[in-house]
Amino acid sequence: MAAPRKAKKKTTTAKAASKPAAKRKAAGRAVIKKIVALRTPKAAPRRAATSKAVKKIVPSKAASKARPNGTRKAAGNGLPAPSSLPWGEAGKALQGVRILDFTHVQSGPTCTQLLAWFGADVIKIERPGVGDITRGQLRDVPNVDSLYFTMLNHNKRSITVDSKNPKGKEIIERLIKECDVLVENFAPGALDRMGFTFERINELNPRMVVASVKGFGPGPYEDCKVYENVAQCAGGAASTTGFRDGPPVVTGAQIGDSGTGLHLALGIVCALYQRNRTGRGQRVLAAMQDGVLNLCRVKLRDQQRLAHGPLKEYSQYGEDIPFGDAVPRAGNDSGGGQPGWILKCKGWQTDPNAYVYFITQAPVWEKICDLIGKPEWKTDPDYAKPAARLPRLRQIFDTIEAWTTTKTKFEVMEICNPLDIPVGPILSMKELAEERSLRDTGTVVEVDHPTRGKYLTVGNPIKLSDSVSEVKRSPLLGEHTDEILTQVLGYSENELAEIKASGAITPADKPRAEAA
Ligand code: CAO
Repeated sequence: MAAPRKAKKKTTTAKAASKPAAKRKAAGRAVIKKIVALRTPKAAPRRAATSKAVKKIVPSKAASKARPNGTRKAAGNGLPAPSSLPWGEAGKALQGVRILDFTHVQSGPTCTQLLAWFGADVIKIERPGVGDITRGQLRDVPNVDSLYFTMLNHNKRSITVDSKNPKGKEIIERLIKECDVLVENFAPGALDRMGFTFERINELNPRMVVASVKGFGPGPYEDCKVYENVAQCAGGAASTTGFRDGPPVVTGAQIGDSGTGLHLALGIVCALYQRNRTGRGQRVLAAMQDGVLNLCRVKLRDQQRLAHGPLKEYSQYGEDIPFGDAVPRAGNDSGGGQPGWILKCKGWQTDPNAYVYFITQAPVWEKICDLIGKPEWKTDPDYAKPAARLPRLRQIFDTIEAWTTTKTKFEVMEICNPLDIPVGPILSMKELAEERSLRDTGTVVEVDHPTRGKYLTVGNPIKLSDSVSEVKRSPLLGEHTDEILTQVLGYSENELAEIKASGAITPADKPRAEAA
């Protein structure tokens, strides 16, 4: 893992900061010593499978004395004893991991943003003068990084490097040696064309995990460029979304991009965990088609169920519409075994989101009957049992809707929740942005940005009790170039001037990319 950075000081907790400086320095030196030992070429991961190499990654005596983050002497299983520090003050989950972030647009940046929230030092490489294309896409404020970019690149540092310039290549090679993980989502072959094949990266740093998002895995489409909706279509989401009598529909949730970024992040963390044992990195691939299909797992389940008869929980069954040979679009039918539908609420005529999702869960059926004024359905053989209700779902939901339209979606929630009837209001983005509880948990965060001012973003949706996320604004293009070159890579002032003269980090004479 990478050594603690100077920048970390900024995030030191008040408690840690109050420790005597000498003590902190000594502990810090010991940790650095341990980490440097682990990062030396001698700990050659090519030989890491041997017991000799494995020994190198087991905490040494000197290292265990260091007791970073309040940890105490190693227990019998080789792990440190539980930290004595209060929850949330023992550093971040991925503290010490350094990521070389070669990502752009949405899928890759989603992944590296998550890793950054968990405490990894994420260094984003961008093309001089241009940067990630999303900086200029869908701009709401002229000449300011777009929300598209800012909302996907929090907690990162930005360095501009031209990967096709010889000096730029040298810088990237040095970064590869300093980092634990390289993440990229270029079009297939682009990284190889830059000269950074997996073999070359592995030669430079055998401990490096090389993680990629691609549109497709190996196969007929592996060379294709892919965007969100292409992945939704190729991964089975579009064919199963929408209404039966309409065309396929893509969803607003970015399951192709953000979903695959999320998959990739898990792969990276697993590879880092395995590296603790093997000492060597590996390739991690998350293909967008695979990621979407994984999220459409229940539809592949239904595809196989079709061979054994109609899908009775799909409302088309009750409407006597025959099934074809592929899973149909199910409208708003519930994906599970409990029938559900989206129903109108008071105000639906003018408010496009005055709706509620209503689930007729079997154990609360009698309460539903009482609520909607149909107590006789509790004993009527046509309605009393779930199987009897299946052919009548449309009529049942119409009846429930006659009740929900007399209430607002929030009133439906207030009435149904105490009765354990599962319902969910259709919340607009406006309502979510204003929802107090989401602000309180840090799921929606207000961030201040030097050129755009305050804006809202979605913070880390995954909460760890001992690794609390803070959301820091996205970097300006190349904001940390000098800092990374001198502090991370150790270039001198003279060398920095030489690099600047080479054109490796400065923009070519063309304007920054504007909205595509
Ligand atoms: N210095 C110099 N050149 C750089 C550079 C740098 N710092 N960073 C990138 N480049 C170059 C690349 O080397 C590449 O050049 P070549 O084509 O000559 O090899 C070029 O920029 C463009 O890269 P690209 O092909 O990845 O970008 P694109 O805009 O044409 O395609 C996308 C974008 C997303 C379709 C493609 O990257 C892709 O399919 N990625 C994988 C799937 C993916 O992540 N899709 C999700 C995108 S979010 O909706």
